[in-house]
Amino acid sequence: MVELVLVQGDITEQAVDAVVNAANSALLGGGGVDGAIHRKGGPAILAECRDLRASRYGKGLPTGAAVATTAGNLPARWVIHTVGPVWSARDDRSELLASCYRESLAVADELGAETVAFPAISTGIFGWPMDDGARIAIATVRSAHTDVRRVSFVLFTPDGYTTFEKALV
Ligand code: AR6
Repeated sequence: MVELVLVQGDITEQAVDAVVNAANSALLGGGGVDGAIHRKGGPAILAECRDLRASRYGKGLPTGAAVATTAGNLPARWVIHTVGPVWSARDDRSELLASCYRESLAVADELGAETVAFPAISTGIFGWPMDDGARIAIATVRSAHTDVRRVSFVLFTPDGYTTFEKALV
C-alpha cells in the first residue's frame, strides 16, 4: 500500500522523484502551482511542454490526463503535468479529478518514480471545494494500483492542511 504523508508548504521545494503540476490543457504555464513550478524550475520545463504540444497535444492535454517533463532546476527529477476539472455545482466532475491522481501515478510508474508530491488539484483557481478535493485525492491514491511508495500531499495553507488531515482518518 502507498504511504500517505501530509506536508504544509510549497510543492516546488519538495525533494521527491516527481512533483505534480496542477496545469491547464495549454501546458504553457499559468498561476498558482503552475506559475510557481515554471518560475522556480526554469525554462527547460516550458521548452519540453512546447515540444509535447507540437508532437502529441496539439489540441491540448485533456482534462484528467497526465504527462511528464523534466523538473529543470527543481529538487525533483520530473514534473508530471495534469489538468484538473474546473469546479461545477451543476455537473459532477469528480471522476475527472480522480483521473488526475490515477493518471499521474500511472505516469510515475512509467518513469520509475517512487516518491510523488501532489498539490490539491483544482482547489485553487479552478474552484473545487477543499474538503471534497481532499476526499477524492485520498480515496483515489489509497485505491490506486501503483509501485509508488510514498505520496505526499503538499498543502499551501494551514486550512488546506487541516482539511486533508480530517479527510485522512
Ligand atoms: N505549492 C503547493 N500548493 C500550492 C502552491 C505551491 N507553490 N501554490 C498554490 N497552491 P492552483 P487549480 C495550492 O490554482 O485550482 C493555473 O493557472 C492552492 O492554494 O494552482 O488546479 C493553471 O495554469 C490550491 O489549494 O490549481 C490552471 O489554469 C492548490 O494548490 C489553473 O491554475 C491548487 O491551486 C489550475 O487551477
